[in-house]
Amino acid sequence: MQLESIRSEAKLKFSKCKSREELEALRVQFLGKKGSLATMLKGMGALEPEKRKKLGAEVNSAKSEVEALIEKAKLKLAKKAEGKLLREKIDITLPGKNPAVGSLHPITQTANEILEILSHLGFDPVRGPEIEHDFYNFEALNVPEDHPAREMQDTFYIAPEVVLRTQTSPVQIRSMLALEKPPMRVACFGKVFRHDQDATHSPMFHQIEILCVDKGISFADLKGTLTLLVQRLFSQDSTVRLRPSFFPFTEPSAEVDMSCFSCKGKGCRLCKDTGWIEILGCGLVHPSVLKTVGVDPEVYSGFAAGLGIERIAMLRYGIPHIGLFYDNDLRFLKQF
Ligand code: 2NM
Repeated sequence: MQLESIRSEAKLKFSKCKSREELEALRVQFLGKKGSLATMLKGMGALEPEKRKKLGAEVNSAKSEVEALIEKAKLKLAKKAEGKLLREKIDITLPGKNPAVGSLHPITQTANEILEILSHLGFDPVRGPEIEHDFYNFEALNVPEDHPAREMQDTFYIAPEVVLRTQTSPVQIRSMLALEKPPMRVACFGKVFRHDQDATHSPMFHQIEILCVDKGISFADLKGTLTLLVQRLFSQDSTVRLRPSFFPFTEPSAEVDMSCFSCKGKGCRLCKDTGWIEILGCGLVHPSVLKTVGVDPEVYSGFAAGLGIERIAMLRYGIPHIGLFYDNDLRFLKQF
């Protein structure tokens, strides 16, 4: 019988129903105005009263059955949706994923600190090329033709008159050449290159050189500047000691020691029982250097100083070997 096949078709289709949309389409197919059950009732008027009654009752019971199937399918879809929600639930109380953030290299940190201290004394940071012409690296700095620093064994040559700069002084030369007239105060940080390698020397290392040019600049200005720098960098009660020395680009020249921050001058391993630690070189800019860059040494004078950043960082942090700065071992770098 036709009604029977409608019922079994309904059972099958509702049991396979997968979505709300499909469910609505099935409802219309079976219970809609033009649906299969409604169509069954169409020809009913022509039937005898007895048969009409029987068919009416059967169609009604089929209708109830389909309605029950719809409810069942709805429940099943709702349960499925709930399961999906539960499975996709996000626990907002879980900690977030930490992005891996790096930090500045200890050399960069140390240089930044020194430049910061110097900035309060009016020194502007300047930069310059790492590959230099002989003129800026040697000649303008009063380094004679036969000076050992100019030998192939000590300096990395790119071409006969082109070198990897051996200090940052060529940047000071460039700064003075670019200047209309003093006063000027600059601090240059950067890489320098020398043919040298052991526990405390590397063929590439970092320097900061400072230069101050004005009328009436004296050794007192130099010593005051260095004292303040060392006190900010190491200890408020640090002092400096200047020992006569020689550089071709300064006259007079001096090596600078600071009082040992570890033993406070009593003598220890760090200062080799002297109470003093050598940290930089300095001097008053040589008159012929000033002349070369167009500054009149009869009117102006200047002081300059150069310090190695690796050395300062090794002293401050107690680092035993310079190579640790360049290995890029995170176990080392993460300590800063
Ligand atoms: C040092 C020591 C002494 C220095 C000199 C100059 C310049 F360009 F003005 F002549 N710049 N830096 C200087 C002087 C550097 O390093 C140990």
